[in-house]
Amino acid sequence: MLGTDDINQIAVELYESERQKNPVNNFVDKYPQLDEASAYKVQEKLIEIKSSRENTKRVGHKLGLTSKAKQNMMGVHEPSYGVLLESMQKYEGDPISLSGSIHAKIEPEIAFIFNKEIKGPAVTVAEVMEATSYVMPALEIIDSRFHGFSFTLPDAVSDNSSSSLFMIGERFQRLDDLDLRLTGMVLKKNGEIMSTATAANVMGHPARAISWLANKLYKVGQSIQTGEIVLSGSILAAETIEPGDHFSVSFDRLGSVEITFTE
Ligand code: 0L1
Ligand code: MG
Repeated sequence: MLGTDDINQIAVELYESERQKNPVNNFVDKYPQLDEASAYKVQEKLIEIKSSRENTKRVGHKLGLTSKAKQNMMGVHEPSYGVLLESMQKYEGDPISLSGSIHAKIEPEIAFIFNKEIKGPAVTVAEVMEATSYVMPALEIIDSRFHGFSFTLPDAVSDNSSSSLFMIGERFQRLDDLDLRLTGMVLKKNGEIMSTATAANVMGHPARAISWLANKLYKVGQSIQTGEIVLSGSILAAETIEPGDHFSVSFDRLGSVEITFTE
């Protein structure tokens, strides 16, 4: 476990890297004790710094590395999580400037909102379904503060799981008899289909990712709060973005969400 001074130092360097759009080297080389538990402490400190300096607050959580493809790519066997701040949320129709990011990428996801607290240690998929008020289509814009988007898991966790911005569609869909595993989606870039998939890519069922999050948060004394937004983790590999690009994701029965990027 890393000491408090080192935890604070890494958090400050990550904050400055994002602010100045100046990528940094991986921290695991300089700090070999940066294990997963220490990395979540760095993330907590980074969020504390951002919240106070930017006068913002937590509105939810994001999951990362929830698909087997992304886990295999990183050589890990479980997802990661990060915090969503109010300042990261964009709304439909907002053009998004790439000037605020280092090397942004985009991911299609499903967003959940809950009608009660979800607290571990043993939350099941059924309990997540029971607590879900609505699901919505979502696009997450990720960015990494590391050179070349290249990092180890503790580096990425420290970096708030590569968070940047997110947008959720404003059609709030109740789960009712929806089979989320089979919910199909089409991702388009500049009007052309880039990929299609079903939400089963996310751990077999996106609600399984939410139960993993609740049980993982329990270990650090936290829970998912009523009304918080949770992003399921990407259904597909992240796509790179160029200025002028327009992306849309459309889901069966959930509706769609779209973003245009400017310079
Ligand atoms: O939202 C994500 O899936 C990002 C997780 C962190 C690792 C990455 O940047 O791919
Ligand atoms: Mg994501």
